[in-house]
Amino acid sequence: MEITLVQGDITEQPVDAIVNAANSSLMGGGGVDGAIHRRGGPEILEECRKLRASAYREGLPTGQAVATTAGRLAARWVIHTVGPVYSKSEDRSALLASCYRESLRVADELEARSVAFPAISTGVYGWPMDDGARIAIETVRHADTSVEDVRFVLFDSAAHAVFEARLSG
Ligand code: AR6
Repeated sequence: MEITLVQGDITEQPVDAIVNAANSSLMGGGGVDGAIHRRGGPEILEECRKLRASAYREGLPTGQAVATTAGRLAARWVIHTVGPVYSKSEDRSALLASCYRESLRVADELEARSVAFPAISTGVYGWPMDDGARIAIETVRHADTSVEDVRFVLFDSAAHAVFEARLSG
């Protein structure tokens, strides 16, 4: 597997699957989630509503992942995952690692070969970027998957630099 870093907007990535840093409602939000629904169009939300009416009546649990169409995006699928909210008093890193692992598992089910990830939980959910990058890279490196191309898409140069240091370290 090749791991690459890209600075930019994840919605513009020409990959098989884009991972969304969603929340358990699957009904959209800000950050990556807002950008994906805005650029991908209403088809994504429509599929999310169907998931909420069937397999995920209680919402998508933290650490799990589920796929929908990518609507008007260049990708074929969006894989929605729910990162943990950062906590100083409780170690939730296993849940964050699970987001990456489960997203790759869903990608394998779809036979996706290229996947773009955002830095899950490092925005609204408050996870420190350096630790988020460590967990992301370690988990993807050790994952048992047929995905060949994993891209971490970082929004700004600071996040990109943090991931670069972790990837080469
Ligand atoms: N492309 C790539 N990275 C982005 C983009 C983008 N278009 N937009 C933001 N980032 P966040 P979370 C970066 O807040 O912390 C939503 O409301 C951002 O700088 O999107 O997992 C959901 O509905 C940060 O480094 O996700 C949930 O309620 C990283 O992506 C909640 O936010 C993740 O930031 C999830 O919070």
